[in-house]
Amino acid sequence: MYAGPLVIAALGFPWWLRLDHFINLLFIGLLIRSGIQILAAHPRLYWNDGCKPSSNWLNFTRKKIPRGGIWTSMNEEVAVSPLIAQPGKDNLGLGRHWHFFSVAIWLLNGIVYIVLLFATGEWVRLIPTSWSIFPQAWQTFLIYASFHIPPLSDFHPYDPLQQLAYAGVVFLLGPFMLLTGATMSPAIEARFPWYIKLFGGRQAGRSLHFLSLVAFIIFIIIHTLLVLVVRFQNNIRDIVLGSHTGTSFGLALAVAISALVFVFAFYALSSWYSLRHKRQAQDALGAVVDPLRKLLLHHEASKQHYEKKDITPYFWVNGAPPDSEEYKKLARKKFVDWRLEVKGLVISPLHLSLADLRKLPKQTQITKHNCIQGWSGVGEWGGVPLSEILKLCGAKPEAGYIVFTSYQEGKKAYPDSEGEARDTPFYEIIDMRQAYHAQTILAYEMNGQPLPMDHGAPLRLRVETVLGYKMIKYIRSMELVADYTTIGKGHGGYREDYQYYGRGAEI
Ligand SMILES: Nc1nc2c(c(=O)[nH]1)N[C@H]1C(S)=C(S)[C@@H](COP(=O)(O)O)O[C@H]1N2
Ligand SMILES: [Mo]
Repeated sequence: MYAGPLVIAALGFPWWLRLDHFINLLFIGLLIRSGIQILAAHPRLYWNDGCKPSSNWLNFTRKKIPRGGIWTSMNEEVAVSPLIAQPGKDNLGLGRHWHFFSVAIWLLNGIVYIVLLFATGEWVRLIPTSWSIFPQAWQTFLIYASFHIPPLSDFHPYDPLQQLAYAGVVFLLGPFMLLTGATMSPAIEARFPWYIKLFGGRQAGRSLHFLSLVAFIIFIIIHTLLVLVVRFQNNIRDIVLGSHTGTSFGLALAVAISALVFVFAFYALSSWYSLRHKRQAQDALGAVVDPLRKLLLHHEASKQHYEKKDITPYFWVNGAPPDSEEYKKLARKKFVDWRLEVKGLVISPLHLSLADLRKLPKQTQITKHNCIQGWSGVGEWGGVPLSEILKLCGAKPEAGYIVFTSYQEGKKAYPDSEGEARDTPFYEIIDMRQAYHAQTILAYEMNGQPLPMDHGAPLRLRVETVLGYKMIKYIRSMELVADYTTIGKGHGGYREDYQYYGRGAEI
């Protein structure tokens, strides 16, 4: 079916298209702002999944990694002004909530747009129907490049370059943004390791996601400039009122300015509210994001089998070893006096030594670790499947979750913590479904050696479908419980309670 310029012009800009455009504008802004917040949590980009700091291709931080002592990935985080980040300062947890909330609405808006585009025939002015558009677009480019404006007859309603740019953004760049975003979900990486290979690895996916952001920003700048410069009076009437004939420029301008004021007020107020009422923001945004995460990702189990050659020699540390005399004493004696306490809703409570654990069936696995801050690394982990421990202690039917508690004080997990968060022991909770995953293990070895102190000696958890913060180090005890909402601040772990991280950690 061929629709000539006249037919296309007759389509006008229906109300749904204009509304969709506005919603898109609001949410792209939120995505960019929250994306900057997330990037600042590990302001380096790599093409390799080993993430050795010196191998980054782009680095936004001037912080120098000190020699000696430990430098954790939390020390890397950079605070960003609320003027450009959502919500601003160093709020990775809330930035992620805003990002995932926004992507859900943005995607929904995009789907509505595409469906209506095809249902109404509007697609014909976006999707080229002839190859001649390429040479035409080149001609248009030459006109703009010489600081001239193409003749009115070139616009139906877009000029060829404009049409190609819009089609490219809608049908290529937008989807590419979603696809590269998905490369960073640990659950997707764990269940479909081939998927990240398509993009050259997780860090390549992350870098491409960033480069797409740059492309988006360049598009937005040029797009806005041209709207302002090339027949602004017509454009603003088309954008706001749907037609540049028989409509009022003054009205269009007033509505456009009000809409922009609304957008900026929304960014300012929502950031202010999020910084002021962090818990409420976490809960409200989580109420949208959580059910989606659960529906899409929670039932996936890890199928990772990397090879020895994939093991990355560099492995970032997050969370420093405990400070207490109790822990230091255990460490001095190579943890012979250490016991894993298994308690709660179990048939037989247990106290297991490292020697006891080593006698149980051993499993080794080479997997990719993904930290919420952004880095990754591949390691070989050896230990006992958690299911073996559960077999030994026997889980009562009411048991729904396992609370793992660490020897480590909060201040060692979260250097910027304040008040009670400094002294509270680090803890994290998983549910029974994750506990029984084939690759969920309690690891006492890393890369064939006893677990090094920085990485959690004597015992740490590995749940391979989630972000690193769930994989608690320096384990003291595990307790089976019916519900976790009465534990700590009730959000399922130390980082959820005090850093407002999301539940579940599959994205
Ligand atoms: N006890 C304890 N466990 C912890 C942490 C911590 O600070 N304390 N940090 C978590 C986070 S955020 C990550 S990314 C991983 C880091 O593991 P690694 O230090 O072995 O690389 O440990 C997790 N387990
Ligand atoms: Mo992490």
